[in-house]
Amino acid sequence: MSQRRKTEWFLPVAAFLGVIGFGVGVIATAAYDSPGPIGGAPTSAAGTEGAQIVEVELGDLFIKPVQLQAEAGSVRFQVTNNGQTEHNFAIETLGRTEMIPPGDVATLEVPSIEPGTYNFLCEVPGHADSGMKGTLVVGKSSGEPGTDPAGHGMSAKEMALQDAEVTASFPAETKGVGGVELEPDIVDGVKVFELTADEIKWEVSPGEFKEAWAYNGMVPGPQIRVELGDRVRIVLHNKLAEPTTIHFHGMTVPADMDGVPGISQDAVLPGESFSYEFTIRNTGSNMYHSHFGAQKQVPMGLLGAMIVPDPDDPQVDQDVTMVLNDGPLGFTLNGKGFPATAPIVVDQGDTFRIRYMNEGLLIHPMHLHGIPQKVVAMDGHILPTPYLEDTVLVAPSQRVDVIVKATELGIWAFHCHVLSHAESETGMFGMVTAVIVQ
Ligand SMILES: [Cu+2]
Repeated sequence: MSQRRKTEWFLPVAAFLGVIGFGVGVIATAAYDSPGPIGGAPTSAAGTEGAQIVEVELGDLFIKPVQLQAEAGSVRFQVTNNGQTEHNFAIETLGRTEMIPPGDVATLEVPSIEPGTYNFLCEVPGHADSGMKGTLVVGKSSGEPGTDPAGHGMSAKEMALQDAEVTASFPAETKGVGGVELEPDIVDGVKVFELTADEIKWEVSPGEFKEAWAYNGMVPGPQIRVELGDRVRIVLHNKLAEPTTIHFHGMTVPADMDGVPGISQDAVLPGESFSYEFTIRNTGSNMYHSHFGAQKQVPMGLLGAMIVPDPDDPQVDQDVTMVLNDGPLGFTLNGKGFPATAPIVVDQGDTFRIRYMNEGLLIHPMHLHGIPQKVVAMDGHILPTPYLEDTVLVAPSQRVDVIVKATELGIWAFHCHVLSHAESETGMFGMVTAVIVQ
């Protein structure tokens, strides 16, 4: 997708997720000695034997989280005012803090809360109406908190909290967006695309920077979109420390433009350039990628989408390219791992196309919850008889085009169903995103 599209999506999606809560994502309970989602680890509960500590952040004009969760019993709310003006924190029928000056912390001790749902707010006139309100959900006590069901140092509650925290941060912002469409220079009627292969640092998921090899500084490389009959020239500049070439996977090209070292050309050495020039003779969701030491160079990031629209392609409201990859950059969708993957945001009733492209070394069955996917093309060829699936298998090098009609309102998990590519003991990661039907 383009940088522009990502930017347009990000804020509305974050706001949308905030409003509807993305499952348990915005529920945050900092109980006992579990890590709090806001402001680091909470203090111990010394002095209030057995009390849960729930951290709350006030700002101008918000209260975070907007949904709090606690268990029945004794609760201490630790309220930090990070705003520039005075606020307080009051829970209906349970109590209130004093006015809290900017930068200060106040506590609200509630010795005994019954299960139920309570509204909270800031009582400064007008602040609740401007958004400083939310709900506290109190469930029945689960008993001893210190159990460790999975044997990895966390209680069940801590596991749930950690999982919810990761999910709540989706879609997380990271540096760099891959697959941005590359505009050609037109030289004597030829569409000229420049691709520079170089070593970069790529932020795969928040704070996780990896060594990558990339075209034009992004993973996947820039998306190339051309039309049937176009004359194109793709100029490869090699700034890597090892040889490389480009193969245009799925494209019908002259044999000496096929990018295989020793067969179609000599490998392009460091510091050298090579021009691939051909006329576009076939349509479809195709790819370009390294064909030198490809078992390493492609998983490291030397790959991109090359799309030639077909006049017979079904018309859609949104056209999404989803490059699947695995290897040294981890399990990624368009170069990012959850929660940094981009959701697909559509209006109810719209249709969208997903162009799956597997550049990895493993198969990835892509499962969309809630709505079936209609497979309409394989490897750039339109199928005579499309068919419906809920899980679409995409083998290494394959491209599969599917059409989805967004009939069902809501947020639908969308992930690789090799479950170790999508879930871990610390929550969802890797090949996970969501379709948001609004
Ligand atoms: Cu997978």
